[in-house]
Order: sequence, then structure tokens, then C-alpha cells
Amino acid sequence: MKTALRWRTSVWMAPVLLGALMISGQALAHAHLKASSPGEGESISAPHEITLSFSEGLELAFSEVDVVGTDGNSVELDEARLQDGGRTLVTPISDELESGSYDVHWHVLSVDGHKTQGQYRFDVSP
Ligand SMILES: [Cu+2]
Repeated sequence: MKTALRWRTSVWMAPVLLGALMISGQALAHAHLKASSPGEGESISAPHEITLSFSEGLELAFSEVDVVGTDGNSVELDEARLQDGGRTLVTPISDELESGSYDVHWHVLSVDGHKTQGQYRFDVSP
């Protein structure tokens, strides 16, 4: 009974919350990448997470990072989380990266409902 009631409430609330997000989002700008770790073009020892900091808050469910090696294979990543009031996306790397170049592809949805995307490369040195 309680579960059914909760479910009905959440179904009813979803459009209300979405509407509130859209209205409050009008004043916000798009989420632009401000900083990243590893940084663009950086040559470092194997990192254990990808940290991307944006100018606006993100929607975690619609924000994703893909890390691709020079062999074209995607690196295995753990579940991402948000920090810094939702503006920093932290994605743990499951594997120990071998030396070589890696491309970070990211696409995010900011709380104002706008999508942005980009990519950059970093190098893992032995
Ligand atoms: Cu925007």
C-alpha cells in the first residue's frame, strides 16, 4: 500500500519538478568545462579518476564520460558522482591505465536543460 502511494506521488510530482527546473533554469548559462584532471595535453602517471569541473550544475543521469585508448577501446569506468554543488563530475577509472594516449569524450546536461559536449586528450607516461 505504502509503496503504491509513493509511486503515484512520484509520478504526479515528476512533471512538476521538471517544470520547476525549466523555469529556474532560464537564468542560467550552459555548462562549460572550466577545468579537468587530468588536464588537456597533460602527461601523467595512471590516473584513478577523471574530474571535470563545469560552470553550472549538472544532471548526473544525463551526464557521461567515455575514455578511449589509442586502440579504440573504451576504458572501464565506475559509476560517476557529482561534487561541488553538482558542478563537478567525478568518474572513477576501474582499470590501471597502461602508458599511451587517451581521449576523454564527455557530454553533460546542465540543470537549465541544455546539453554540451567536448573531448580532449591526455597521456599516461610509464
Ligand atoms: Cu544553457
